[in-house]
Amino acid sequence: MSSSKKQSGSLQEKPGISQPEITNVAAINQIKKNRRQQPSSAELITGILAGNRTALSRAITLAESTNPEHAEKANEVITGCLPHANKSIRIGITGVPGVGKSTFIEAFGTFLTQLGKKVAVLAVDPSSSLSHGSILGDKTRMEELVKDENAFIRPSASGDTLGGVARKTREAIILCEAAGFDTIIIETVGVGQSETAVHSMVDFFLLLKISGAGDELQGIKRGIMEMADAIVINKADGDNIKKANQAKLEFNRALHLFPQKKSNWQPKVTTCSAITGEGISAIWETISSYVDTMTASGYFQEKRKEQNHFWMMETINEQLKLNFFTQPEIISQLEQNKKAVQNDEISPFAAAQLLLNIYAKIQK
Ligand SMILES: Nc1nc2c(ncn2[C@@H]2O[C@H](COP(=O)(O)OP(=O)(O)O)[C@@H](O)[C@H]2O)c(=O)[nH]1
Ligand SMILES: [Mg+2]
Repeated sequence: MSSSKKQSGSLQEKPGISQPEITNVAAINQIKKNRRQQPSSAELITGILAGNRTALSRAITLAESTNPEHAEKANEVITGCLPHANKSIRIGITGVPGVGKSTFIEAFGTFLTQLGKKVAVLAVDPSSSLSHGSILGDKTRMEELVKDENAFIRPSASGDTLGGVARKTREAIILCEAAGFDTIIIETVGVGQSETAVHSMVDFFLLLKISGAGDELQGIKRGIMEMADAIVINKADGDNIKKANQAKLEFNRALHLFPQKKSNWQPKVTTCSAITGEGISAIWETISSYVDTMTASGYFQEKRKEQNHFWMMETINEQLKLNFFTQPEIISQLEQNKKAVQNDEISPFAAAQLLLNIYAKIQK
């Protein structure tokens, strides 16, 4: 019975019972009307520049979309917002899961809005496309900040590649800045390459740690310590205070062994409690002093220029790779050549050149 197959679905009646008209004309017209009501890019730009959060959210959603039509519109909006962006401090926060990043951002963010700052919180979490990440966990940890009208919290963009997620976050930064947010906090899960990506999109990089049993430096990746502009030992409360102070000394000693940073900034180590709020204001003082010093030396702008260049190159690299590896002819030739290379029938370089030549021909 082919007709029942055609109509299969949750609204399907039992065979033999006549099927009601399922196409609700009124609903379809409403959907069409809503589609027409999607704001234009000019309307979105006006809304964002006026600080309208709905416009901001919509624009970020557009930027995150994989629909090519949306991408074009998103680009228009971002280009329109760009001249109004850049006037902010971008702070990256990293640390292993459980160290207290979300709790810290709640305390720190609330502290900043009380100073009159407008705070946007974004997250880079390439794993969230699978698990839907820590979105829910974060929002419950950020109870105050979620309600704060001077704060804007956006769960991490999902995506398959870190590059994709990073690009979306970079675009979200621009949109948030154009909407008047002057302090952008970007949280990253402390795993994988996401720290490097976040480091290359922020002005100040903060590493959260907790004190252990005197072996503070063990298991910490050297690269991450090298990236940090500040190390904050969190959970310095109750019985933990002494251990936290000990850890602070140890990190300070270790940091002095690292080569001087290009910025000449000597990374600071402090303790804090995201729960009691102790030490939070000192962290802001450190960041402010960093911004003042780096603005005066010109390093602040220089770093942003370098980051823009880096992300342009990254985007080109990623797009080229994607384009190359998704060509059907390349896919099949790659498979054949892989075997030939493994069997020493062709050198790896000759095989690579052959594939690149095929690609060059496809492009013509
Ligand atoms: N005692 C204490 N607990 C904290 C502090 N900051 C976070 N926590 C707790 O540590 C756990 C993990 O915090 P969370 O913010 O979710 O960590 P994240 O995974 O890094 O985002 C939660 O149970 C928090 O209540 C702190 O400063 N002191
Ligand atoms: Mg968290």
